Amino acid sequence: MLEKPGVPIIARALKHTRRVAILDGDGAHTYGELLEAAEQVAFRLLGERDDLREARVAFCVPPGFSYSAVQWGIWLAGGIAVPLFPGHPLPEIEYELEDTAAASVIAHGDLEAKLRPAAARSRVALLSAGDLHRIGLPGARYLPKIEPERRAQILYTSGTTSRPKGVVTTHRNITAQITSLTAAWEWQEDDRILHALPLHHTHGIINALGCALWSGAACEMLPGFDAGQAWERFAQGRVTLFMAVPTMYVRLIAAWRNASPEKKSLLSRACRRMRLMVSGSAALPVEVFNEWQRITGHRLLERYGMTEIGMALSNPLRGDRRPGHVGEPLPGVTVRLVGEDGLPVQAEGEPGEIEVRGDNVFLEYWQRPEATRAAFHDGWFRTGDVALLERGYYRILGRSSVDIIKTGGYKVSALEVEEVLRTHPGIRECAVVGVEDPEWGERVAAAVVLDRGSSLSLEELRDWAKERLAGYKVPSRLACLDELPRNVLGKVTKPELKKRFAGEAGQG
Ligand code: MLC
Ligand code: AMP
Repeated sequence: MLEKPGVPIIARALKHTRRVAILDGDGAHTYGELLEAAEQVAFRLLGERDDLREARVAFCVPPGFSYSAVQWGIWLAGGIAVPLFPGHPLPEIEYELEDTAAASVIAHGDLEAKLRPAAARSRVALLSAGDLHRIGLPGARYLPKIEPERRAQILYTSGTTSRPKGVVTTHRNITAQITSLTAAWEWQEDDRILHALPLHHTHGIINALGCALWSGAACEMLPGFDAGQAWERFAQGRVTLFMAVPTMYVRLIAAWRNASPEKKSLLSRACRRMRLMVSGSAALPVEVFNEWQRITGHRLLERYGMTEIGMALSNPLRGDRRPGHVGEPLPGVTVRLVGEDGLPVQAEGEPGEIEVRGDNVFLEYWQRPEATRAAFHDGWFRTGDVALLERGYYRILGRSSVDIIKTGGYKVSALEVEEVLRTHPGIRECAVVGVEDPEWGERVAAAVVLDRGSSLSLEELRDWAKERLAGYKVPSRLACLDELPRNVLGKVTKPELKKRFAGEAGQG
């Protein structure tokens, strides 16, 4: 067993080796087993080397024990972990392999076959997750010293540039993000979280998995989100915590409504035994907050965060959780609002852009010094979100860019989708906008001008786009127009397009 790993979350696991860390389709796995498996991964990744020295190691592993064993193994060996989403089409995966110049990519089970062509094209070594964490190599071999400033992880996030940027966090950043949340929400080792979030974004990686493992708690992982399955797990009565995006609460409410009266009351009672249910990654509609309270008795705790900063603002664990608001700064996080004149906003009720400072804030965009510089203002990270203070709590008003869409909690760049749509053989021009939607928050909507004689249905567009873009980036609304609305300067007027789609709600 490892002596004293330099990665804080891993070092803490030594304190509770016999406790259950992860529950997945294969059963329960203890912290001791996780440590051993992670050590084996590290030894095999290192081979004859003494330190991966921040080599990027991508991994495509579904939620479960193997995911954490690989993540921890990469960290122990001194590498940078780059989690890939198993559901992404190959072009997205190849982009991340090439952008990070990954040294190797680790795939789990069937995903090995899926990744083989991408690994070959990107000239990246493909390794099997199962082989890596198989017990067998002798323990107590040398592992490198890991300083807090070492880069630990790269997560891809869409923004106002056409291609996603890699958000680099160090071990210090990750530790700060986790300790802020574990303190604010009083994580305990007897907590058990139901984890149904994707594991290539900060919500699933840090808030749910990271906080659980930091605390010696148990993380029960589902392969993905399914409302019926989540309700069944709540009904078993062992889960104490749940975290989700608003779309998931909308679906849970719909599933509850479809249940029989007896089942409804059983499910509602089960939720009352839980200690905390959290919503984030997108605005939680007040109706959803109210309906959830009616069904379960829980006032959802809404918090606000971003890949670059982890979590920044939160309603309190104890105290007033105010619907439509995201509360106050979390421990160790400093927040200010800045007006259009670049100066901090002084008065309550005055809107400004949220700027954030603290150890929680990321180091850089991977290999994009210009973008990194532009993201900071006097040492403060500029979120691009506009908010105001109302009776001491922050309320999010919206984003400063019309080109960023949030759908089902995923951030999508309109520019990125447009760039891909423009490569469609029948599309002459296009513009992509987010259109409000009660289930998704926003939907990706595309307005296109087709070449003369071409035709395009939504289904055809989706089939074509799914091979090139992640499912959540693929437009689910389509309008074929004679021309795009433009202003006198020739720029597409996106607000006008949004209105047009909103007026046609429900028409595909
Ligand atoms: C899936 N689809 C989406 C979508 N997710 N379309 C729009 N927006 C999305 N988010 C597509 C699928 O490709 C599919 O297409 C169709 O919609 C229906 O799929 P589904 O099976 O019904 O949806 P599902 O796969 O269940 O996904 C819904 C979801 C998922 C809510 C579970 O969107 C999700 O996991 N969201 C969480 C995202 C997240 O973790 N964000 C955190 C980012 S970090 P077809 O044609 O195949 O049927 C961050 C910071 C912070 O934001 O503050 O936390
Ligand atoms: P991402 O870049 O995927 O990490 O998404 C971060 C963005 O999600 C933020 O910049 C916000 O726009 C949005 N977001 C996160 N939490 C909330 C919330 N509680 N309310 C409104 N928007 C949110």
